[in-house]
Amino acid sequence: MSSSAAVILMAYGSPDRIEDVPAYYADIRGGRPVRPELLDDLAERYRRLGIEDGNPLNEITERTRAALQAELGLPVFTGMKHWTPRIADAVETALAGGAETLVGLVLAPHYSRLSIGGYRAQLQEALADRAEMLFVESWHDEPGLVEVWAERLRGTDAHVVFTAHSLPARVLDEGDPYRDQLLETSQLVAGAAGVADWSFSFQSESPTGEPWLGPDILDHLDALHARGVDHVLVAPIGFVADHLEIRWDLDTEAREQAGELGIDLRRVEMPNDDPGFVAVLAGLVRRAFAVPSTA
Ligand code: FEC
Repeated sequence: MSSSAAVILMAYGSPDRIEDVPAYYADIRGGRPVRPELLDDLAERYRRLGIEDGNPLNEITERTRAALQAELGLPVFTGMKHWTPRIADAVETALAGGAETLVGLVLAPHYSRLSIGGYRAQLQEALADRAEMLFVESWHDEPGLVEVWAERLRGTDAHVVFTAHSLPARVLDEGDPYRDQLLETSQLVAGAAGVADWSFSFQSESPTGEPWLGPDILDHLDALHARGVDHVLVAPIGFVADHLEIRWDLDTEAREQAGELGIDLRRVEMPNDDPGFVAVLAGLVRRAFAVPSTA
């Protein structure tokens, strides 16, 4: 790794204050109209999670960035997909500091054109060939990541449900590897943890008026209940940190539904800035430097 290298650590981003929610939601919608009732509902979810006292995702991302920088001994800059500092801001800061090679790493392990592909497009556009770009395309089968999840599941006798963010179902017609990669991670983690009783479901689908990938966790809980399952341990392998989709969609909504069904639902801790997880990120960056650029 040369001394003129830097890492752009990319995360989804999250509003810092309740007043930021309209601009944040508009950014996620990318210019398409926002229905006022959905905006109100989103602001209410953030309010109930206590965003006014601090935002978990942005704070965790900053701690992860600092730990990765210390581990690598290289400058690491955070770039958010939907909030500030933007991916473009991180690129400018890195270039101003003299970086000649940038490694892009997304804090989401599974490739979709709508997920990692979008981060990559923002990075490439911001960089505009002003430095060499290396990019970690996906890391869903990274042995260290598999172990981070497996150690959280070993010894459980609950039915394990792996979850990930849903996407519009049309991505499958476009040959998107997202769902296959999620199922592969689930299989690898279950195998490493010695868990035989598991299933997979999506979560957090948005009401955009088109079909999304399923089953959704809430329907899936109904199906598990019908099968007589009464202990569920959720492992949200499609994410790496605590945020709205974990704390609201799983810890609030799914837990409420499970309670009504008489299911004891628990969730494993997210990797966040766990040192073992930061070591996995560092390994991905080191390996990216060893592989010729594809940008
Ligand atoms: O804590 C926070 O404030 C941010 C939590 C958050 C994460 C996250 C991750 C992913 N999303 C993915 C795809 C979509 C698609 C749409 C969409 C919409 C939202 C909305 C919020 C939101 N997402 Fe998100 N996502 C997070 C938050 N997401 C808020 C808008 C309101 C709502 O629907 O609840 C639909 C866009 C549209 O309307 O057209 C698609 C994917 C991930 C996981 C990969 C990654 O982290 O990049 C995929 C965290």
